[in-house]
Amino acid sequence: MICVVSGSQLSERTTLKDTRRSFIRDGVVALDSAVRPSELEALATVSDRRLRAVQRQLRAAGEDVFDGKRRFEDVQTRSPRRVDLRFSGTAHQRTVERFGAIAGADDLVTELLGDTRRCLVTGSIVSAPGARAQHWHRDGGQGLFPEQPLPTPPYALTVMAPVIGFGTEPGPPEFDLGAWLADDDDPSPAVAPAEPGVALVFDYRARHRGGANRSQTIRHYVYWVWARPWFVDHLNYFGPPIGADDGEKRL
Ligand SMILES: O=C(O)CCC(=O)C(=O)O
Repeated sequence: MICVVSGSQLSERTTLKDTRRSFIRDGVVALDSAVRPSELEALATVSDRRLRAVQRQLRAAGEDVFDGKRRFEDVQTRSPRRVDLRFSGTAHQRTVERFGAIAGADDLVTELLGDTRRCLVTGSIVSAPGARAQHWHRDGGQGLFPEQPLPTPPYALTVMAPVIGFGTEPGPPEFDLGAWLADDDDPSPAVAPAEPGVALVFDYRARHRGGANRSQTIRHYVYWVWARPWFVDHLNYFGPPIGADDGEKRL
């Protein structure tokens, strides 16, 4: 089972240390009662606006964001009918600011990545009705420094909050709680909690997959990628932004 901790308890030193241990062991922990309803609403609005803006631009070109394969810096297809919408400009800044309101999240991220941690990316993973369960994958590949004995400390992680479309119909993600850092082909899957208010914190090397969306709802999970200051993600985001005509223009 995925370790679930109450976000508000993470300000206590012992709980923080125990949670760090669980994170290193499993590659994932869930913070419970961490995102207040007013915050969920604000984050949902940002994500929904972003989706609509992208849809408007693609529809003008006769396309739908959930069909085909998008390879823009700010709109990437992650699997059929599931896209990653990267926030930029004010939406990004406000989303970074909102991170401070997630109970326990900054305490845990700082404990795992140190005081010099920085937020690399904010965005939203949006899955449409009909999205199938994803392939097992690691967002950051197998990891850096392969010659070092495992477990090597985390260098980047994602905090992800379900903000629209909770429950089991739009299926929650699953994590491999087995030898998650090792190169074995046999995952030991555990379903993540995805109720309103939960924030999932997972290592960039954690093996996981998004669930199928069997509901009639478009499901939005807002996320923040935090990393040590020297880390550059060269795997996940490609340019240019959608709609760019001069390499500068963004939605
Ligand atoms: O949609 C989800 O639940 C998770 C998606 C994901 O893991 C990914 O696209 O990397």
